[in-house]
Amino acid sequence: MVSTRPVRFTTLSRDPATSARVGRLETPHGALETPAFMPVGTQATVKGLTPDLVRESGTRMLLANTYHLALRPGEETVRALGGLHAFMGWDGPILTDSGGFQVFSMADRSKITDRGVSFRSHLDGRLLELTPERAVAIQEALGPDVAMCLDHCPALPASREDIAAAVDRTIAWAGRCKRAHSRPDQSLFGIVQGGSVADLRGRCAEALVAMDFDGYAVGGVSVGESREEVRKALEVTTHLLPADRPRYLMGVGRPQDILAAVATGIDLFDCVLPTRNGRNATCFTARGPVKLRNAAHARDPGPIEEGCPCLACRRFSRAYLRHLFNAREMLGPILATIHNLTYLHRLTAAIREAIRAGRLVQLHREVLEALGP
Ligand code: PRF
Ligand code: ZN
Repeated sequence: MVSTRPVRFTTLSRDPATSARVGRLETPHGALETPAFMPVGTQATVKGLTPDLVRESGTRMLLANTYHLALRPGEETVRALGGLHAFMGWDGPILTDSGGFQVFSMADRSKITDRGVSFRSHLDGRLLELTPERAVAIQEALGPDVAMCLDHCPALPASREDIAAAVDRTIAWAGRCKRAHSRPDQSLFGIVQGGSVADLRGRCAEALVAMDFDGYAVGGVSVGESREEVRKALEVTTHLLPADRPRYLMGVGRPQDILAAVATGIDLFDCVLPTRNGRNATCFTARGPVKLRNAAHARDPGPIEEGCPCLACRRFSRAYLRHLFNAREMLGPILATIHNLTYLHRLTAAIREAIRAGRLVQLHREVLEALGP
């Protein structure tokens, strides 16, 4: 059967030893291969980078945030300017997060009921409300290729009752999002909650799968719980999600965590880590993080990472980059961000190659060994 979904997923290759797969995600704004990493462009910009630099760093799809863009400049302004792609000058695929998670982490005094979330804007204190219907309406106005359902990610530590209530609310809200969604050129993904509680994850996944979403996200992971709990949550969730739909792990971007999640069958990732760390002078390398402000780099003529093809590594020394950060020059954060994105996109490219060659387990071991403790 030929799928009429606006965003289509095909499996190209499977790793024999794990649940990892290489896939192809086709969207109205082009196709990309998965596993893939989406940089965060919260306010319709990947901080510090022009769209050309974002693309040159290997990015094929990026994420923007409903919460921030609805507050400023407002979704109707973005719609009037032709939608998010035209507004920000990025013609590749875009996914928007629904705003629920950002309300809990950014807004003042958020209050949650079955109706939705009410909160005060972190910008001007206005009292606002985000309901499932409103989250969908905002995302239809913004016009990304993929919109996300409004979900409830409970703050930790949470009791089983709290997590169960969040799961029930997330299921009910997913149904309301699905009924409210009408844009034929946009896909809607469901989000599985349930903390580290296996049966609650299972209940949430099954209910969402029955609603037949175009893709599924694993939410509520990496919000302060232990590595062991993250692993457990993924293990009990990913295999319940249909193999013919993309699977997206929200807010995870550490190289070790990406590799472990890919092995369970995750296809998409987003995280502020490469961009935020870059702005703080911390760079990913195969041998672990490099802190450019360290005095050890004061006269280091070498690049951030030997063999890295990024603009920062091709043209500039660690010593120069350290100087830029010490002098608070804006080029420092820009170059470190370019390097970090390049690092993660090269990692996902190596992962895809390893899956195709049936050697993901070996790559996983090699990467962990090189990264060190
Ligand atoms: N829900 C939504 N966005 C998110 C998360 C979530 O649980 C997370 C948790 N890792 C990051 N971003 N909607
Ligand atoms: Zn580099």
